[in-house]
Amino acid sequence: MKYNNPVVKGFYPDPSVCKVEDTYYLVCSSFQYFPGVPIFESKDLINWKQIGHCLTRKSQVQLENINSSGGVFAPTIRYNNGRFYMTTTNNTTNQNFFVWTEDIYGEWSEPMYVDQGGIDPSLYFEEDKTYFMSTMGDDKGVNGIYQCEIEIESGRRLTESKVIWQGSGGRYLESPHLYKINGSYYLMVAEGGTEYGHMVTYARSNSPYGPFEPYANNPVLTNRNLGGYEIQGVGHGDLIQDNSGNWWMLHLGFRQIDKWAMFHHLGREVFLTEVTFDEDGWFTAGHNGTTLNTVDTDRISDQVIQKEKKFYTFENTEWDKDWCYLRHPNSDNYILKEDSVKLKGTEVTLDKTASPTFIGIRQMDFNAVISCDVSVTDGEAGITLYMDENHHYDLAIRKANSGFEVIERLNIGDVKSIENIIALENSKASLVIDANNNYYSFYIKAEDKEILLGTAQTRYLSTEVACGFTGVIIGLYAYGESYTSYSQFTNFKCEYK
Ligand code: 6LW
Repeated sequence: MKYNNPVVKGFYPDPSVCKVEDTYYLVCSSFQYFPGVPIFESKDLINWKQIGHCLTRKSQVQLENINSSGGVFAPTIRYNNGRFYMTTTNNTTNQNFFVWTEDIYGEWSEPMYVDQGGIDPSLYFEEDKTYFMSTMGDDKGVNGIYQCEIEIESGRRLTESKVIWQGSGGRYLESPHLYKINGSYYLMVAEGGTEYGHMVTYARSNSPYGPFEPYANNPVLTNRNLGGYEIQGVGHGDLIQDNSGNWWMLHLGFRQIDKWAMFHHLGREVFLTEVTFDEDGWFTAGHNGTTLNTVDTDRISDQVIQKEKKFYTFENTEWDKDWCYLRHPNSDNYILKEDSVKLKGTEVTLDKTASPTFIGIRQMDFNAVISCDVSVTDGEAGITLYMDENHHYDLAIRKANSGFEVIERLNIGDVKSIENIIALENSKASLVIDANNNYYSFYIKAEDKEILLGTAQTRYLSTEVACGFTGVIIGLYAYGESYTSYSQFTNFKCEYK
């Protein structure tokens, strides 16, 4: 069969995967968004369905006033003895912790903190031992993958943290995962940084503590030499074996907006790449060590069809799975119904690293038409294409001195500009955003007339401009100093072409 990459589209970075019986489970990082750490399941590695989040309670994760792209960094999911474990870093509080559950569809435990620093924690279980590794620099700035043993019931560190490998020399050594395959230990990492030089490298040993012998042809996977190719930045992966014994890597990558335009605004997404072991026990990955957007594979049955959801509405999405908030929301400001949402604005604008009244869904593809009927009572309410507090485009209705008006606002770093204002006859209108690789176009539809307010380039919401680790979220928001009642959003549609 043929499948297309990415297999999970939109801002879902740093994938980690485990398998229980015939089901795969995948988690991703979530940074300042709540709930934290989305979980997906799949039976075929191609079709992934989001089933929940690991961090659904305020007590599990501190997100108060954290910076954009701070908070919850790369997670690892593992299954051992009837329990799922998810370990991650809160990069703002500098704490590594794990949570566990026996029911993947249910709630996860309170966090257990581990007294080892760094980021990208991972777990490896063997017999009654639990190995915990992360990547960090020591006091002298020497980077390495550090490992200790912990007590899994409490997170208590049982042994000294030791450097087990320092990578192949690339910058930003990250994403360690340890596996035992055919009697050997494999330590797989990412190097090169999560940009255009990103790569996956690995080493092998006969002990979990090393010494590790690097694979002679590292990096085993990178698209850094594929200039002009849509898929860039592949790295940060996790290995998994399917029921037929084949190995795969789920890893991140991103899609640049155009062949010669090195910008990406949809965030880092999830890609699937074949892994093949040779008879000496070394493995290769992908097409000559690269990840392609279309993969022709005989490892997955032709019966498996890659289905893609192209149309998102309030009715066909779930508030607690598909949608997310910025940091910890004040639930009093949200009334979520099956076919509508009511939002009450506060004095917190989208430009603050706090929790504005905002509920969003990821932009999953370049070409989209997004629309929503918005009825405003007070202040301002509308749709934002939100990258971070300094990079977002807003199409909103607001109360004017007399009556109401619709505005198109661009917020690009220090340039914060209302590009167009159109007076409205009443407080209600249909807001429409048409997106392609390069542009967003902002329209208002009132009394069957569609009026173009303006356009804006997608590149100014990209990671290359805004920095950080996230991607564009389509947010519904409300703002106002003295909101007394709720603005209403109905008839939300996001259709990918
Ligand atoms: C993550 C690190 C990385 O912790 O980016 O691409 C960091 N890899 O491994 C944030 O996602």
